[in-house]
Amino acid sequence: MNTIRLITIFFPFVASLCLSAKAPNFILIYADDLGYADTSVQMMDAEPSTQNAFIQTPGIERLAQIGARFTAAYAPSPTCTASRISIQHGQSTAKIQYRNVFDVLSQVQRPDGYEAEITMAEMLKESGKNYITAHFGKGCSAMGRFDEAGYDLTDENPGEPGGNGNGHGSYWDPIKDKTPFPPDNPKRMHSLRKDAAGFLKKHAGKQPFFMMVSHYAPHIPFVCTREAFERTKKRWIAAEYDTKGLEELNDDPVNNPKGEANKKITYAAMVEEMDLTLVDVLDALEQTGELENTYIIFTSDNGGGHSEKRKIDGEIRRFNGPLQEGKRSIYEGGIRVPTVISGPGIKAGSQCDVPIVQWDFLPTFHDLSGSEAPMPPNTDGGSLRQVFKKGNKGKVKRVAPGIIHHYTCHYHPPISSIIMGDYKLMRHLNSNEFKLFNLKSDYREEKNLASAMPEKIKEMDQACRKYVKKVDGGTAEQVRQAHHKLMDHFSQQSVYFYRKRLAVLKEQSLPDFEDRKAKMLKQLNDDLFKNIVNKEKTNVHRTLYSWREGPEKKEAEKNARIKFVEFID
Ligand SMILES: [Ca+2]
Repeated sequence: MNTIRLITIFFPFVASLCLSAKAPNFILIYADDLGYADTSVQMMDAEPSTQNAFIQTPGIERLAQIGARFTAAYAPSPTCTASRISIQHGQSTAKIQYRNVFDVLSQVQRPDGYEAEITMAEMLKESGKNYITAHFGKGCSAMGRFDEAGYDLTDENPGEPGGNGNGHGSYWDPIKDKTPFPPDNPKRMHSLRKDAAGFLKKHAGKQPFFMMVSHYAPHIPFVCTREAFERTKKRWIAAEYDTKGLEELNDDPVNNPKGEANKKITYAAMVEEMDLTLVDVLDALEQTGELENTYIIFTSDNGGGHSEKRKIDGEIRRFNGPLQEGKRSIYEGGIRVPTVISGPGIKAGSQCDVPIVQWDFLPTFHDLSGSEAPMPPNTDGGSLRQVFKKGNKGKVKRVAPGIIHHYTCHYHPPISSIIMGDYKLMRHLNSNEFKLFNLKSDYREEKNLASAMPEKIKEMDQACRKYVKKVDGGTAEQVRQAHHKLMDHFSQQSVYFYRKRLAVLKEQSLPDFEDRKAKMLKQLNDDLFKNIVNKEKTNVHRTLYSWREGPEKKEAEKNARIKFVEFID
């Protein structure tokens, strides 16, 4: 058969294939503070304690049945805001220069904010594939509004420069009108799932889409509907769990209850109500015929906030299933998060152990969308195409030398860590002490290999330091200095406003002038004291060598009392 005949026969077939290949859809469902073992999906086949014995999440189970569980999936940071900005830009928190919830150094390093950085939505809008993009739920104040960052549809209130913050999970409009949610919609959980399903019913199948649904649950305070509480309470009692603290509740909806059993029941009920989003999203995709052409990612922004406490070597430690620690920690419990992904080519019901990190999602979407635009500059992650296709045989080629968590926090132990291959190296930024673990065999982080493998430490430490230096990821001391400057600035402002208000008061010549002045002065001194305590807390952290959260607050207050000089006027 000659070449011309071959082309004549096959060209129409190939051309029709190209025309019919649609760009895939992407859905990202982001939980807030959900722990590794907080779902009814057993994340690791070989580890029963990675499945919650009580909480029922049939939606996530359904996703795991059609997709893959990623057992070593990492959040970019052990706390909210840093993860939320990192995931949007496909960059590590060191590179995006936002490393914890209240990153005081970011304001110094990025005085103009993040407008110039490309978001996942902006990248897809540039792909030439006609994507429609939507974001519903919790935002990220450091980045600003999502409707100004490539998202066509959002549920942000007009006129709020920061977009949806945490308050948006408690009120319809946290700035102007603090009307709480009705009893049937705690933490916006039910309106979020309806918004998500509504978007899919309207747009799925008509054009490619990217939708991010960002829950406010299961972050504190723990809330759920009364129905979910009663239903879960019955199961709790039937399963014969400890009923200590199971008093009758008066409020409706169930809102931040006291008592151990009530708290645990509410937490479970909240996770179960959040899980309904998966049910609605999967139903809507089936109805619109787009399930096969959609990548669905379910994961959490950081490790479990609601950790289990166990006494070890005389100290109380936190655990998330088999993982040590939780939110705010660089131990696995703080950064390894439950992650299930389904989509074209991903083997149903599989488990993938290749380490992945949420800043891989932007390059993954870029690759899988078939974008005609170049990859945004500064991206750190790598495409997950291969691991989606080949599971454990797949590799991720990242720009960064490993998965780096550079946590230079001024109010938690400052630790820098890097995951390369099977190993994770942690360096305490105050003591320069190392911990090295083989995560493949020891995800519990019980066997510190630091003294046994000096060469490994050298190699990984150099890679981590070189990267952090190159991206100007900042030092713990820079963070502490920035924090002190900010506290001094707050104090100067407080004095300035005190004087201004005092001048107005003097002009009014009111009979109770002295009383009013005394009240204002007390408020001023309270504020000044608070700023000094905050500075002292940072000072305490300068010499804190603990790898876990310590009792630094009390020490800081004691030091602040010694140092504080009252403002007298
Ligand atoms: Ca969080």
